[in-house]
Amino acid sequence: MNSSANSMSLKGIFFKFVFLPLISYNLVPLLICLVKKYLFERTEKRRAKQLSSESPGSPWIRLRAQTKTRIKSNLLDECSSVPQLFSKVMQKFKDKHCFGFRQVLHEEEQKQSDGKVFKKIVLSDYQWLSCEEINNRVEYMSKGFLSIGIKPKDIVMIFADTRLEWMISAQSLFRVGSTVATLYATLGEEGIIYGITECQVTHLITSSELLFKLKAVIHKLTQIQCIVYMSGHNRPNIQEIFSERELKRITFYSMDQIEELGKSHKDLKGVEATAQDTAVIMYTSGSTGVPKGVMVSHRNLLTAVKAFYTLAEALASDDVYCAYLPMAHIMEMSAQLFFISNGLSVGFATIQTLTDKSTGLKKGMKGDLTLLKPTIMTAVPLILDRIRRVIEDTVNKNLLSKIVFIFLRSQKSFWSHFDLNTPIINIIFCRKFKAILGGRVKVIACGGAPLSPEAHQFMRHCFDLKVLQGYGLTETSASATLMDLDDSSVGFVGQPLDGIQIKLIDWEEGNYKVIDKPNPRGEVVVGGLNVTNGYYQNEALTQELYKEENGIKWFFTGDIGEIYPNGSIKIIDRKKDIIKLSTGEYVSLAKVEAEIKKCPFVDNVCVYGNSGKDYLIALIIPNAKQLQQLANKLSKSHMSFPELCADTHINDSVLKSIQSIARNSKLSKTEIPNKIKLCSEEWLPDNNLVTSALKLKRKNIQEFYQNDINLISQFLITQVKLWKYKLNKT
Ligand SMILES: *[C@@H]1O[C@H](CO)[C@@H](O)[C@H](O)[C@H]1NC(C)=O
Ligand SMILES: *[C@@H]1O[C@H](CO)[C@@H](O)[C@H](O)[C@H]1NC(C)=O
Ligand SMILES: CC(=O)N[C@H]1CO[C@H](CO)[C@@H](O)[C@@H]1O
Repeated sequence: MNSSANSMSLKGIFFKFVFLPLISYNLVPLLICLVKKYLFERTEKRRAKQLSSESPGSPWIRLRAQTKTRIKSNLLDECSSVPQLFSKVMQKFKDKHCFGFRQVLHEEEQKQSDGKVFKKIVLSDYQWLSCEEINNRVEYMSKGFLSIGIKPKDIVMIFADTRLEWMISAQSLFRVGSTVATLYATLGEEGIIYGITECQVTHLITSSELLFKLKAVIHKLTQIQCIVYMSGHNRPNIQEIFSERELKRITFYSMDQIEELGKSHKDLKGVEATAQDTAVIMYTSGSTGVPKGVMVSHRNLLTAVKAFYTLAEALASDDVYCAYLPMAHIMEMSAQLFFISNGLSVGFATIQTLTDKSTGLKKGMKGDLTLLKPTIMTAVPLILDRIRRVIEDTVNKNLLSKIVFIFLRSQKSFWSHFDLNTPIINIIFCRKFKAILGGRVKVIACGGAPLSPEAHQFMRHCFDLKVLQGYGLTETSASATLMDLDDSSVGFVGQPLDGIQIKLIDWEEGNYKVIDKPNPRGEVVVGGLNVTNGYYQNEALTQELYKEENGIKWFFTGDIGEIYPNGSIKIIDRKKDIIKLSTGEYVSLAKVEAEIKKCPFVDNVCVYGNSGKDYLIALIIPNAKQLQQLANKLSKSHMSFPELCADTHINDSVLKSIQSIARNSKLSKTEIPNKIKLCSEEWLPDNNLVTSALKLKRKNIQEFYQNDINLISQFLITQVKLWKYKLNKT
């Protein structure tokens, strides 16, 4: 009795001193907003429309014209090739800071307590090169390349991480008139051999760090005659790395040597490329089998650059862009070109040194973002997810900070729902987080994979910035859709960009149709001049995925989309991730995985099933921290990570947790995995279990765990047999 009275009065206190003031504090502006919304914005903004409203499968195009921008560049319209654009930009912005980079001053190896050796580096502050300086370097480099035998139309491979020299090499090669082929620096050996051999590359440009990776495969790359390396902190000792035979066969140059050569061959000149010429052969990371080389023409690349104009509204002339994603990705390459062609500065960074807490930096060193203070960034969902997890872990450590965090975030969320800014909360709440990204970031453009709505809102609320999701593939020269700056939705990828047409087509197997209600659904097909010319030396696949209709090129993406009446597109599925179980039901593995990932025990998951079975098996990479906590609870804290993964109690608890989360989601009964296997191996591009873009390689993962899968299936079969046997007996 007594205690209930007590709690009543507690409730009363809460009501009087917390709830009421809060409501009244929020109520007045809320009313104003509602009135405003009701009076002025009764009709929802439409952002795209169908070419023909009668036919449900008709293509969608962007509705709103480009808005006014503070920055303006007509250069793009005047140019028909990338080198032409680059030269004009360099002349126009002469003295402006063009590219910035940090020099490696010192490298040291640190031994962790578990015996692993980490490389820690000491970096200089940002050093900037003006457009004129860059232009001179590109000019000399291009002549240097000509002098070592690179000819116009030759295919030259760049295999390196994102850095200034990558851009300079590419621009120099464009100036020669050559085609640049790109490989992800994280690609496995097989992929490297495949790409270099397919393009018959004789000249390869790489970095001194990657020479060691090349060493392992060089004997299979017999057509290579010349390797140019970007030097790192220490000049690599070529004689020590490569064998006598390779040294005889291949000529090695450092980039500085090439530049010097260019200075003494001033009369050499390249050939200007045309708009249709292939500028880049971009090797995709290859989620199924070998990487595919997408042929991107100069026009395609310029189109991709143009697509970024949706962002232009938010830019000012002192903006700084942080470049750290792989340049072998078309999004990063076109983003850099976009920013420099508007006279903005681009600073290079790396994932290992991004923030003050980055593991690649020596303790006490400032991270790239802190020094660069970028205003605009690109990101892939994985990185935003990681930022979110780190912040949540830190906040959850202590109850008070957790409460304050939840309260302030809900306030921010409340106000942003009505498109209102919150100056006070920005100062006391967001500023701290913003400092992680350097303090000035206004816009993050995110692409490459679907961004979860939770991570999307989290970034918006905590960092007080705009996160714009986009959708595009290398095959469509990156650009297909992007959210507008004033679009505050989540889960959508925006609407078609200027000049792009998007239509849906039925996909019977997955039961998606354009006549679906309430919104049309189907495979996303992207059309426009912007679509690339197909795959290098793969006519069959090109024929399969590219089609020309009424003079428009279309690319069949294999992604399943849903288009809302206002033109916003949601990517809801992926064609090849759908499997049919023995019960005849279709299951979308990606959908199941997305739900399972919500479980805190799960860092990564690959769901397996096939038409011979009526259940799913989830292969799970457990979160080490959570697993340890669970182990402590089950008093198994003495066990190692692999032991924990193999432990029956542990996998039972994890399975239960996953199943309860799955049951609370929209998954149907067959979609909930019956069995799990906790995997203690890492899934890396190097062991070929994920792509360079970290997408699952289902087939490889399945083969890798085939034994476990068989064991688990066997176990189930015996159980069912036993059960039937018992039934028969009774
Ligand atoms: C489009 O409509 C959907 C559904 O009504 C909504 O959730 C979304 O926010 C809208 N998008 C834009 C950009 O207004
Ligand atoms: C847990 O692992 C053990 C041994 O690896 C296996 O026999 C058992 O079936 C697993 N349990 C579940 C619920 O998957
Ligand atoms: C930005 C750009 O050049 N977009 C082009 C994409 O393709 C369509 C038609 O195929 C053109 O009209 C656009 O100009």
